[in-house]
Amino acid sequence: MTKSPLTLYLAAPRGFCAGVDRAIKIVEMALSKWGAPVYVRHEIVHNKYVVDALRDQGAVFVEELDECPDDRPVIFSAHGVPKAVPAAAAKREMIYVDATCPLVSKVHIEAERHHANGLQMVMIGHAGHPETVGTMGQLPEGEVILVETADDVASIAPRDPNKLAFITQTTLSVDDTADVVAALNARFPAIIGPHKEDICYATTNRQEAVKAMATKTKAMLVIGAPNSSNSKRLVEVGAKAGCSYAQLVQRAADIDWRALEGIDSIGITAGASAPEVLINEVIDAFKDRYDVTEEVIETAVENVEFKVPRVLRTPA
Ligand code: 0CH
Ligand code: SF4
Repeated sequence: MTKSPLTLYLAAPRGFCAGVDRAIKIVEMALSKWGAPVYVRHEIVHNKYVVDALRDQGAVFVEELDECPDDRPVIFSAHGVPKAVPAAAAKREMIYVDATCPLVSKVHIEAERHHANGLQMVMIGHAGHPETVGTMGQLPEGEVILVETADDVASIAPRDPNKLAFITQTTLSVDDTADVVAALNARFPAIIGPHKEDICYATTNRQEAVKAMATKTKAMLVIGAPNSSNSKRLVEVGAKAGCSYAQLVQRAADIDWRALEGIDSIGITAGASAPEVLINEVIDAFKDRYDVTEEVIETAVENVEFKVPRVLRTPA
């Protein structure tokens, strides 16, 4: 049977960012330095394939520090942790390595700086997401007010509307966040904030590439996990930019081929926590079924790299 022709647009950049790369390296290097088991508090990054592969090498994933023994190293995930977590680990004299992305840590520092200057914080983020929990947990209870949408801005009651600053989660939708920031500026003209928001380079670049891809095709697959904020935002951005079919898939087995019947092009991208091996698996699945022509849609070139913590750069 002859295969139908299909243009496969590949977003660039897509997949792993520097923070994810560093976080995974931290677990691998901790395993080689201290041997198994090494505990990891929360999924190191939100990807089952990555987590399963590290588990196979001896990592033990837990949700809370209480689940770790005192005498084994523990790693904190890329999303960041409330201040109370390293404090508890230090009190128990545990070895801990913080795999929080430096760009998340930067937001933590921003929050502390504003707090030291007597400002109450507004955080734009998703309730319950580990990054939001971690960032809010840098300051005492009540010092960070969470808003998720522009509508939320109307109902918050800060201590002093003239003494406010805002911070954001790093993996939000750039466009939706701009609306929330506009609502904050309108209601609190004195609010202090970053130049735009705290969304990181990787989130921004992946969303830009999706928008460019949406001008070429109406169908899009985002490789990523259902609990991955940045991956879910890529699906929303694709849909908003005009893709009538935009779906999140964890891997090739999740592709709904029936829904794709009759298409002659599709865009592929991947969240910052989705490994290249799963991207290739999806591309290969298309090649099995279609006569594929690949076209890369490149909107940015990334060359960011983060060093692993010093403790892992020295022998045991
Ligand atoms: O996008 P989220 O924050 O859910 O996390 P992820 O999918 O593990 O991607 C890495 C980002 C980690 C923190 O910015
Ligand atoms: Fe860091 Fe951005 Fe990657 Fe999050 S998505 S780990 S903030 S580079």
